Amino acid sequence: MNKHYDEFMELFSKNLKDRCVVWSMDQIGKGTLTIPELYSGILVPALYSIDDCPEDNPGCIWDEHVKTSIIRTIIEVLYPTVISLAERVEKYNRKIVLTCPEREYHEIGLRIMSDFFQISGYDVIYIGSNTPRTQIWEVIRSEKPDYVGISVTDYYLLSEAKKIIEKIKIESSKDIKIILGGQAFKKNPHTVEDFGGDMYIESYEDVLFLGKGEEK
Ligand code: B12
Repeated sequence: MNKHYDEFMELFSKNLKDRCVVWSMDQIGKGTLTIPELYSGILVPALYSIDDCPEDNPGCIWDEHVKTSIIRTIIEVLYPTVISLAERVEKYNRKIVLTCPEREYHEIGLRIMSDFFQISGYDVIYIGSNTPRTQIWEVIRSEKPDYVGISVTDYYLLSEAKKIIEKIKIESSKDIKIILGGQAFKKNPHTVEDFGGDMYIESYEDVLFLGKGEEK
């Protein structure tokens, strides 16, 4: 995996978008990497490697945006592969809504988890970033999911997630399980239980484990 990561980073560090995209498609096409291996072993660490802008160089924000866009494009061009993997897997008959609270713009982690749930047989409704509380409630009412997955990166937005969870727990007639994820929960693990979340998940293996628990 290190060899693959190094190959990718050689291109990614120079913002060679087209070559990053072609390289990723090649690995999946040839079968040298699976989707979870590419996402978890290469794309996620590549994103974490993006450094903070130093205070004396605020101009580096554009670079963060370019790099984010490279990863985003790779994930979207591989979506047809995700569809075909999902078609071949046994369905769980479980529906999950994936969303971020209002003002949370970090959504790539959630987007990656969306593909992981999909290739594991879940019926996924991916909403994504910056979703007003009222809209989260609307989707729950109309789609009646078994799970709601909430992603928070910015810890200032944890209180918003808490309000969302409280409303779901109080108002839903169905026993909806709340799955929490993202850096804010990872760094403040007590909040998962304090807010009434049912579980914290962060990887493809966790999704497989969740499915196995369900089968029992
Ligand atoms: C990309 C990025 C952005 C992009 C986001 C683009 C997008 N569409 O997602 C943009 C440019 C918009 C952005 C903006 C900002 N960002 Co920013 N950003 C990042 C960066 C570089 C990478 C984040 C990322 O995608 N990580 C990779 C993903 C895959 O990891 P992940 O989210 O942890 O997800 C994994 C798991 O946690 C899990 N998971 C995540 N969510 C969920 C949900 C569920 C349900 C489940 C089951 C699992 C799960 O699955 C994933 C796979 O394992 C980090 C830097 C860093 N070193 O982390 C900063 C970082 C997160 N940003 C930061 C900040 C401060 C900001 C800004 C406020 C200002 C700024 N520096 O630009 C704004 C405002 C954003 C806002 N209000 O939401 C800080 C956060 C600090 C904090 N408060 O905690 C960081 C850490 C940078 C830093 N060192 O200061 N950012």
